[in-house]
Amino acid sequence: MYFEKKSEFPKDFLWDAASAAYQVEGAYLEDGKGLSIWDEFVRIPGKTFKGTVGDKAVDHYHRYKEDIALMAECGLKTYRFSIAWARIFPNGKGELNEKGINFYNQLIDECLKYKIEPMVTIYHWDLPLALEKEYGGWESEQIIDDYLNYATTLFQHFGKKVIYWITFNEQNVFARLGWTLGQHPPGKINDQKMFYQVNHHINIAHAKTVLAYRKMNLGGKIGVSFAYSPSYSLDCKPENGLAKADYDDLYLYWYFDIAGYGRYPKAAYNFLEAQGYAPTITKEEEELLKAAAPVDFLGINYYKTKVAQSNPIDGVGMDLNANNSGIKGSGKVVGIPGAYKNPSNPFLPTTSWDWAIDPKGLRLGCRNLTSRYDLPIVISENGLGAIDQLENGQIHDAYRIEYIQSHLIELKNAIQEGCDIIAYCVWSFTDLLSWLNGYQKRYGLVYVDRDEKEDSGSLDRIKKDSFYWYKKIIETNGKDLEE
Ligand code: BGP
Repeated sequence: MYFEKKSEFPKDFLWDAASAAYQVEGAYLEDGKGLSIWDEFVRIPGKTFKGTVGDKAVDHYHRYKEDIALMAECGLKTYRFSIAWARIFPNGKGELNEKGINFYNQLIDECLKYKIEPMVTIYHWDLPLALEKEYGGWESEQIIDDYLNYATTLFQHFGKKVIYWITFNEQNVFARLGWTLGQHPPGKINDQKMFYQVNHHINIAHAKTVLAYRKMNLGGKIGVSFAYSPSYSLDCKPENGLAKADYDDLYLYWYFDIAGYGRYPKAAYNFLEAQGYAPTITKEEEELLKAAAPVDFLGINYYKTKVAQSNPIDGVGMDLNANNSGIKGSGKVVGIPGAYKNPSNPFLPTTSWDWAIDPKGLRLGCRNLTSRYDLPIVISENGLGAIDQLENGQIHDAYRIEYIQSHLIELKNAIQEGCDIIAYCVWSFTDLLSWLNGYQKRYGLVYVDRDEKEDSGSLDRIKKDSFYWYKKIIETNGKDLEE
């Protein structure tokens, strides 16, 4: 929509950057921390790029003061980070590890010292290994109460200092990659029935946690984050229009409708039920999901859009060999037989990992969500994974600036069009470990000197050009974006 006069970002807009415990902290065995499923999974040969492990990561556990001082220098209003469950409960439940509580208390206090609002993700994929060994982790209903106990422990200890809580990061990624593609723990391939059941357990854990949080009356806000890739129909052929509806229901609204309305979308449910994959839902669960909806805000991790095209029942499925190499064009067309497939978009450039770069898609996505749910939106991740070159001690990442700038311009347009966007988190503040892509796929505004080898590099922090650029954007509350 065209507006002659451009609007501004709201005065209290939260300029943020995000991370996840496993990707930054390191110290994987320190101060009583238990092992997580990722500590084990990365050691299986062939699972991660060049066999990278997160034992040391970027050593945020020891350098958090230096990192938060840099965030303050950049002007961040918020820092989104996750808590490692196995630092709080080394066995996932039972005895509490005071040293874990202390660490996050210090981290939170350090943020508050600089007036940086902590935004906490309760679960960003690093399940305590003990729960996986005991009852299969997310496969069992037992996980629901253990998660609830972990989450409420966080609310008890940090609830007075933390206003923004995110129950889960991207269940649509970790469940799919864990139970259908074998690329995340527990590494199961094509177990569709369990994938949807696991996802349902996550939804119940989310709902119980939201209700428990509200009961505690701490005055903060609780939401959830999904990976969000809005779609276009390949063309105006009616069957492709329907394929878009199938993609939206099965890939997007299957998750968002739980957060927004506390129910699954009907067409997707019927399709999965007919295939024998739909989760089992009790009456009591139905009521619980409804009672917890809507969340206070929807978190979206936005990196790309998708194209939807019809896909016959004997058509393509999921590809087990995604592009984790950074070699452009090595990704394949994937889909759900009998519903849709996702060919590439000829109108958009892509990253070296074949992710379509689409700033307008972010605006479109915010518009779609606003029309459907009318809830506040947190852009809980957005950024560019690229191979950075250190030249004479500097990183000139004009490509990253251009990426973030173009997305922020469209975000501002979305705000003008009525979307209630409250925060924007750049992924990421420092470089960090990409789960499957090692350290060559860098996202940070701050370079970290290390590579895939565990003993490599000084771990020194070097501000990239994008750091200085983002600082200026924050200082002017996004006024000079178009320059
Ligand atoms: C999201 C995850 C993040 C981060 C990001 C970039 O899915 O929530 O943890 O990893 O994607 O992904 P990648 O590192 O695979 O490029």
